Amino acid sequence: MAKPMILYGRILSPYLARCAIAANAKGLKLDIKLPAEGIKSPSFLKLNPLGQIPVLVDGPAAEGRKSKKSRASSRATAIYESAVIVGYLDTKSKKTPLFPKAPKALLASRLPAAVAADYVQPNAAALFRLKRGIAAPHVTLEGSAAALDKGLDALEHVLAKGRFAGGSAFTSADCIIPPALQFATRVAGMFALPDPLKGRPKLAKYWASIQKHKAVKPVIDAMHAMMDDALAGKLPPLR
Ligand SMILES: N[C@@H](CCC(=O)N[C@@H](CS)C(=O)NCC(=O)O)C(=O)O
Repeated sequence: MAKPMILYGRILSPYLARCAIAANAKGLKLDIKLPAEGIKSPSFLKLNPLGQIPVLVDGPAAEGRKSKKSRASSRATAIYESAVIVGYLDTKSKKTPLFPKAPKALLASRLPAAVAADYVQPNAAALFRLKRGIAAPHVTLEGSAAALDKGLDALEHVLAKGRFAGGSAFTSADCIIPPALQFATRVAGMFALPDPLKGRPKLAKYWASIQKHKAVKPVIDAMHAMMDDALAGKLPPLR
């Protein structure tokens, strides 16, 4: 049996969570773990020169020392950048195509995903870092909360009315948006901000349903648990 692909990182990373949801939807097994020597180690920088998670390794393990023979037979592919990883995972099995072929269906999926990735996730993550006392100096509660609100308004506007973010089929948008909503709903509670779902009926309906989806639920549940650990000071910093 083929060895599972390795996904370096941890589930609290919304970028990694997207890839984990995509793998679940595609019926692919992943071994999710942090690199033994850290994300800034020379061996990890060979996989991703940016020193960031997630990194997907498909093929023989590409980290650590190897014999000459195993080096010669090594055909591991290392991929970084979550959007690229999701695209790669989509090619690995025929189950649940993540990118619709028809132009309008593709647009209906890609636009809400882009809005969540660029306007919801970063602002929710900034607020989470603020709560943990590790935010960049320029981050303020007022500024990030207002930007998050704007992002959520835009997401409510572009979200399809169907069961999934882009309409009637599960797509890559349903890998990207749920981790962003996990962050958005949790940080609202942390700072007693208005409920992100209130007054946003499409978003409220979508979130209620997507977090129960079998590809999404285990990832969101694991994110909640790791977020609780982080808030309790039990999560070691990413290094
Ligand atoms: N554009 C990247 C972003 C990845 C990213 O920002 N990862 C964070 C964890 S959530 C990270 O590795 N941070 C550590 C660092 O930058 O040193 C992607 O989509 O994969």
